[in-house]
Amino acid sequence: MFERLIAGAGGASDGNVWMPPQSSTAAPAVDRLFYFIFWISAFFFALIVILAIVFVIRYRKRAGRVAPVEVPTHNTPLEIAWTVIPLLIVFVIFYLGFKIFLDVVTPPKNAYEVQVTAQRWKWMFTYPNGHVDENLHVPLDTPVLLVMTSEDVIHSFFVPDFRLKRDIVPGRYNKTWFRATQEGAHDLMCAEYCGTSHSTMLAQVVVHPPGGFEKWLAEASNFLAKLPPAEAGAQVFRTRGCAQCHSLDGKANVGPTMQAVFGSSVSTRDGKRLVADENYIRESIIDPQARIVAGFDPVMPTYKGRLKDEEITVLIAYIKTLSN
Ligand code: HEC
Ligand SMILES: [Cu+2]
Repeated sequence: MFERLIAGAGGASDGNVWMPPQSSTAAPAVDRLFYFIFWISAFFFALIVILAIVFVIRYRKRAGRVAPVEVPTHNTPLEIAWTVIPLLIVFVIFYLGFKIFLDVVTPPKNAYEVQVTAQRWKWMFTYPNGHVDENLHVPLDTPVLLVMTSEDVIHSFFVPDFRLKRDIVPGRYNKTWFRATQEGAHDLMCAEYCGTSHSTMLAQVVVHPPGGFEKWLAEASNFLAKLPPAEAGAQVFRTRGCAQCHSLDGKANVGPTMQAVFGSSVSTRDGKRLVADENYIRESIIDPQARIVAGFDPVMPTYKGRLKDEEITVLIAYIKTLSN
């Protein structure tokens, strides 16, 4: 227990009270810098608090004691020392931090590229073959380049085990990269408050052993062919973030519930009524702003160009099953 409390003590790579396990090539350098700053802060905290206590006791007001006369003078060597020593310390911190920063923002040339889309309140990862997943799957010990953008507000991609955090801004692409050194699942979260369900904007980075990643990707990409339409539709509904805004239990969320929506009579904001058929569902997905459901805000992002026709078809098949 005690060694887990001591910052930087042996075994830091398994994680301790301060830091989760080191699971990427960048993590050891980040931790070294963290502990360096941590121990400097701890040293000066102790020095200042101890001196303050000693002086308070030693120079407290006592009967018969005469206050010393103030002498306006100064001590040149002392003033140089307390200027130059902190200056050197901050130079070292800057040097170490800048070196790590350059490393973290400069991806190697041969990196495997994955597109990241952040959207309230879901992560979507697009692989080179076009497959989209709700978790980030990567091969072990391989540089992975993330090209990240947001559909709505600012989010932040944060994987504590990798010591990796980078903002994701709508309308531009931010890049980061990592090389995972530990197999298994690592938590991924949004580190920029992005609205109501920000705290549920979670996913995992799944690091596969050699060969396992290719197998996973081939298998996962095949879901449209493998699953019955309604089940494939349920998967698209979950992985593309529809479930973040649409409930299945009849309760309105950010958007209307999907329970029994198919075939129902929908009132739009401009006072019209229509029956929710296949064409209406399709239009709602591709052009959500075309007709706004009464009582809701026009906040649904368009999925035009983001969903294949087959995916929209299975989504409709799935939404139909919710009316049975
Ligand atoms: C950010 C929240 C959000 C996300 C994500 C989202 N929607 Fe919506 N959706 C809404 C809102 C709000 C409305 C109602 C306003 C409107 O019509 O645009 C709506 C309306 C709809 C409607 C019409 C419902 C009705 O009662 O007439 C359908 C169908 C629909 N969405 C399907 C989907 C599907 C399928 C997805 C995923 C591919 C999705 N939505 C993703 C917020 C969202
Ligand atoms: Cu977010």
